Amino acid sequence: MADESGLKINKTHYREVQSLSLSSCPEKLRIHLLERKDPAVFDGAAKQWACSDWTPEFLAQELGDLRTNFRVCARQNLSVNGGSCEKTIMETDCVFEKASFEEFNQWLNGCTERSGCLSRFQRENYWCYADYKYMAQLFKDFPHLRKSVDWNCFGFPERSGDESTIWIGSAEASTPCHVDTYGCNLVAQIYGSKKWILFPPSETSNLYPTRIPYEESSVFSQVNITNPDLTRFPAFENALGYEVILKPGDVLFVPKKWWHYVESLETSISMNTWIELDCDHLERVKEALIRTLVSALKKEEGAAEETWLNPSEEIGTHAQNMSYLNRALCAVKQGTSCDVDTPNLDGTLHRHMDRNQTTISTDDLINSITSPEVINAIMSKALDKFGIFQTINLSLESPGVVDQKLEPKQTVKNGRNMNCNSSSGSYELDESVRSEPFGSGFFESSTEQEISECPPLKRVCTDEERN
Ligand SMILES: O=C(O)CCC(=O)C(=O)O
Repeated sequence: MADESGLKINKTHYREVQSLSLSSCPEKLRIHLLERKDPAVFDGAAKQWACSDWTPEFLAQELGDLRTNFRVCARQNLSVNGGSCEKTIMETDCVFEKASFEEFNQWLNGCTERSGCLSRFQRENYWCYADYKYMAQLFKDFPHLRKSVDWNCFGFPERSGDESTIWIGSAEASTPCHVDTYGCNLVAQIYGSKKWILFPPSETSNLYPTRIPYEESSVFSQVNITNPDLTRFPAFENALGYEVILKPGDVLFVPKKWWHYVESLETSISMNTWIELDCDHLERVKEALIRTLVSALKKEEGAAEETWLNPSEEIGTHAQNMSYLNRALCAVKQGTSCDVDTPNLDGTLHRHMDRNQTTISTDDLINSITSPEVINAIMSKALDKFGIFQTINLSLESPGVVDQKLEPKQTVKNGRNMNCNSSSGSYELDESVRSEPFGSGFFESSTEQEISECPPLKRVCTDEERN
């Protein structure tokens, strides 16, 4: 959106995140957090932690020549013709370089000749991020570093660096707006400051979620929320968000299913711990289903993995995905994780282990996803995508999935009404509607031939009307 001078207007109307104090009874705080629905910031709550004085120089000294992957990206305001970029920078748009923390530290200080492969990225033009690193792996040989992290004051004495993730980046290093599928989150800012913009789950439709690039447990927003393209994503203007700037020592609580965009305002070190919740088991089943479907379709399409798969992700075979799905189902059943790959005593795998044992096969999955209610729901989405605002009235076929957007008159995007006012019966597009352009560039790559091969969409009369 542009103002009268033609300048871009960014969303500024973010609300403040509530500040809370640590409780004298951490057990009570734990219970509160596990049930809390809103974010909260605990100012200075990590100030006394043993890791509170960590700096990039300290990590460079401690870790010696330990190497890790850094995500490198052109700074946003340089990326498109010298102007600001409206496209969301996903991980798939970044370059990954293996470097040591010493080389990263030299790069931060502008010392190109000692920054290894990072030297090919000019400090002023790029940001660099060692993000999403499990401390249990990164600091495998550094137990004293893992012990410096302590979530005890929040009522989680069982959590240390072993259950935490670390994020070390230069100014402007950012993580696109996304929502994590599992758990809730505690984030401690250790060095430098970071901006967090958060949106509640109720804003999901204003954030245009997508599963591409695919990452298990992360759903990304298509909107570059720092520079939204409101022509493509008009509803984002209505999204009500919260903003907080974390300073060293601050701890942020992120409730389950809250969207977040994160940006380092200067060189920053932060760490977080994702806390499991009971509902995660069901979420895991959903994730397993999505992984199985996305990977089957993308593989079949022949798309190169780097175009749809986040670099942190490895995609398995169909059999592995099915096994993952079955393990997730099993975990829901038992309220805990279990290994369904373990053979039964009689040597059979999975099936018939006992009459109540749930194990689903590819055919079971096909039957589920081709059931009328699922197909109707997908069709409704496809019609929407196709530019048809008011979708088919599905009430006869499956009462449960009538599109909420249905109104008495069935209209399509080009403004024509469907030739029927009946509120029941199923609808198809009539010939006159079909001959109109559908708009929104949907057919850009389609030939006339392909269009004419679309089945003619006509309203199907009910028996009563026909007679
Ligand atoms: O700090 C970041 O860049 C992202 C952190 C994040 O997404 C998380 O803790 O869930």
